[in-house]
Amino acid sequence: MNGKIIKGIAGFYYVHVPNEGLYECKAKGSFRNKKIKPLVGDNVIIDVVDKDKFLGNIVDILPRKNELIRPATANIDQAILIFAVNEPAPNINLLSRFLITMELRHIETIICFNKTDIATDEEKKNLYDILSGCGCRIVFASTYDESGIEEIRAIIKGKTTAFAGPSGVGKSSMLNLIDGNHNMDTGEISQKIKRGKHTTRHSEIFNIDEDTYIIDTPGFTSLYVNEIDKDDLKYYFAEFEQYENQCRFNGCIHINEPDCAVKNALNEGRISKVRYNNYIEMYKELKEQRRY
Ligand SMILES: Nc1nc2c(ncn2[C@@H]2O[C@H](COP(=O)(O)OP(=O)(O)OP(=O)(O)O)[C@@H](O)[C@H]2O)c(=O)[nH]1
Ligand SMILES: [Mg+2]
Ligand SMILES: [Zn+2]
Repeated sequence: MNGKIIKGIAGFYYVHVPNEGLYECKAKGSFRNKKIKPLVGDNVIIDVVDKDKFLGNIVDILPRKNELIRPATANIDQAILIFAVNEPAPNINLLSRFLITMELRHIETIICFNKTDIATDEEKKNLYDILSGCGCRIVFASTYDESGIEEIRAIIKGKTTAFAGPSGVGKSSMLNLIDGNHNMDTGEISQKIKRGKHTTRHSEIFNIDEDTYIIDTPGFTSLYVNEIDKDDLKYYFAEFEQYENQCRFNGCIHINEPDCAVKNALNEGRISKVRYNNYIEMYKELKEQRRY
């Protein structure tokens, strides 16, 4: 039988089989020899072990359209990367890293800044200015006053969308608001350190309507990007693109070269300093890693 993994907990995978139901499965197929781990979103073939108790074994994983490590999911159409405008304060470095991992996989990403109810217009504008050149659509939202939610609804319609982002930004709250049938646990953020408490522990797919799915995922705090050559990193910053052929040197990496169009744009405020600094930091990281 064919089904889809909608959730995985402690070595058990919950496989939804259309017109049948939800089977609790273990991974038993030969894919395990290839060190392939089933992911939420995987389309799988199962052998039924006990039809009455809905128990089975996953014997094969069908080819994936894409796969992500953070959050651990397969076969998504797009991701909405959620950050809070405040509480917790957005980590743009983490955001930039996420955009790169998505671009590498050719997965569309929409940035959503949630909690606008506790942000000033200036804070919102500041975030918009930092990211307006990054190539992604940006949505400002609040699950409390429901601003931006219609926009999110329109974006997810007919697609499978992963809600990704750090802990405490409101991913599960967003899911609960969009679909009143589900009531995922949400958690207060720590008042002392203003960070989320990792309330959601497992990725899970929710069916919103006929062909619309949301994957709620656990928050993550770091992302290590190491799949790119350092000299190619610049191509993952959309802001640089229009200046690419205007530098004095061919193959300019926009760091120390003279007459660099990107650095000129930076100095004139046409490229965000925050994003440029993210570029420098990641470039150094990739360079360090080459040495070993
Ligand atoms: N002020 C404000 N608080 C919000 C908003 N949305 C969610 N929250 C609160 O933020 C806290 C964290 O929300 P969750 O939905 O649990 O966050 P999460 O992203 O799912 O976090 P993890 O599951 O830990 O990854 C809760 O106390 C929510 O009530 C919002 O729009 N405005
Ligand atoms: Mg959650
Ligand atoms: Zn340059």
